[in-house]
Amino acid sequence: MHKVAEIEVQHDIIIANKKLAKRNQRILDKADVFAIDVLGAIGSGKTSLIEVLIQRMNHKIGVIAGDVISKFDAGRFKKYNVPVVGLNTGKECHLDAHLVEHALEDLPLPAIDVLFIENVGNLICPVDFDLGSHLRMVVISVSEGDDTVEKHPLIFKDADVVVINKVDIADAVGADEEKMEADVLRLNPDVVVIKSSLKTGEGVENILQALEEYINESRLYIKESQR
Ligand SMILES: Nc1nc2c(ncn2[C@@H]2O[C@H](COP(=O)(O)OP(=O)(O)OP(=O)(O)O)[C@@H](O)[C@H]2O)c(=O)[nH]1
Ligand SMILES: [Mg+2]
Repeated sequence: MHKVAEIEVQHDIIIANKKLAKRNQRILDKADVFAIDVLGAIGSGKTSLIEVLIQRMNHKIGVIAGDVISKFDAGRFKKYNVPVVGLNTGKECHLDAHLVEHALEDLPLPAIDVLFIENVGNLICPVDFDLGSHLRMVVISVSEGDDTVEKHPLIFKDADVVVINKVDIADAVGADEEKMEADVLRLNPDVVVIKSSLKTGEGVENILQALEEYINESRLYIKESQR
């Protein structure tokens, strides 16, 4: 009996979150901001990738940085003189739409084209919590082991872009990045998978290209729906 009650509460939270996520997306669409939820394993390179994209993308960037207790990542982004809001989730292992709604209030949305939302690093909790973003990019790295995808299938089923990072150290850690790519595509044949190294720059052009395609598609879609 106790168990059933717990499941219902969790279900209600997810439904309430979905409503707030839709509201966030309406706010973002109105301000013409394309939001990218960056999820992935702890230490896989989420912040490093966003740092590279801030420098390489030809857009006005903003960042929401989710951390459990610190503002480390927010501090890293501030160096690039972009609008940043740091969110602490406390004991929670994921961001939710309500937290993001508050962060949106603190951001100068008219001055932002692309908003990166770095979620808390892990492959499990963030899966059910839409934030209102337009794209989900999952970053994993070879150092988590090449069975990571098989062990955590859900996050890959819902992803639009998957980055398999740190291929520069694949041999050193005995990981087969081709297997990781095949595992992702088996779970989600439509996803764009890119193998990268932020140390050597491998794959960065492909990530930029994939994101630009999504941004352009989204702009066309919004224009059509506003006609
Ligand atoms: N060898 C190698 N190291 C990398 C690469 N990308 C990132 N790193 C290193 O990996 C470590 C973690 O990178 P972060 O960007 O902080 O990872 P994160 O996913 O943001 O970490 P959390 O926010 O703590 O979950 C840092 O020491 C980076 O320099 C890569 O492609 N190759
Ligand atoms: Mg980080």
